[in-house]
Amino acid sequence: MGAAPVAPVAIVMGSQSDWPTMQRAAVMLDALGVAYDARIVSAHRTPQRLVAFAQGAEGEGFKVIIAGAGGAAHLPGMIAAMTHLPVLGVPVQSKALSGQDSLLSIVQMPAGIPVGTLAIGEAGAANAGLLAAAILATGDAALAERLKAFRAEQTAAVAERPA
Ligand code: RP5
Repeated sequence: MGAAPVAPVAIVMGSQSDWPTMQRAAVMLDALGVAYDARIVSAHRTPQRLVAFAQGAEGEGFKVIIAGAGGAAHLPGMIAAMTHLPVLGVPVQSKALSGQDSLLSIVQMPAGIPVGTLAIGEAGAANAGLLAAAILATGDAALAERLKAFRAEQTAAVAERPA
C-alpha cells in the first residue's frame, strides 16, 4: 500500500460556522482538480491546535494555506507568523459588523509577515481557491491549462445582453 496522497492546499477556519463560506474555496479547488484538507483551527478557542498546525504545515506537504475567520480574525496572521508557506486570508462576514472587523483584522499585517487578503465573504473564499490554484499552477502546466479553461468557460457564459 502506498502513502496517502498529499493535499497541496490547507483550508482552515476558525469555526464550524465559517464552513458555508469557506466551502466556496473548496468548490473551486474541486473544479480545478486540486486536493485540499479542510480543518477547524481557532486562534482563540484552540490555540495549541493552531500552533501545531502552523508549525507542521510545511512538513505535512502543504504548499498554500487558505485561512478564513470572522470578527477578531487573528487566525491567518498567526498562521503566517509561524510558517513560510503563502497564507491567503478570507475575512468571513460577521454578524455584528458585516465582516469589516474581519477584513481589518486580517489585512492590516505589519511589514514582514504577509497575509494575502481576499474580499469579505463568499467571493473572497472562491477567489482564495482560485488564487491558491494559480500559485500551484506556476509549477504545474496541466493545472495552468485547467485554469485557462475555467476562465474561458466563465467568459463564454456571459451573455452580451440581459435576458
Ligand atoms: C471566529 O468567530 C470564527 O472564525 C467565526 O467567524 C466567529 C464566530 O464563531 P462561532 O461563535 O460561530 O463559533 O473565531
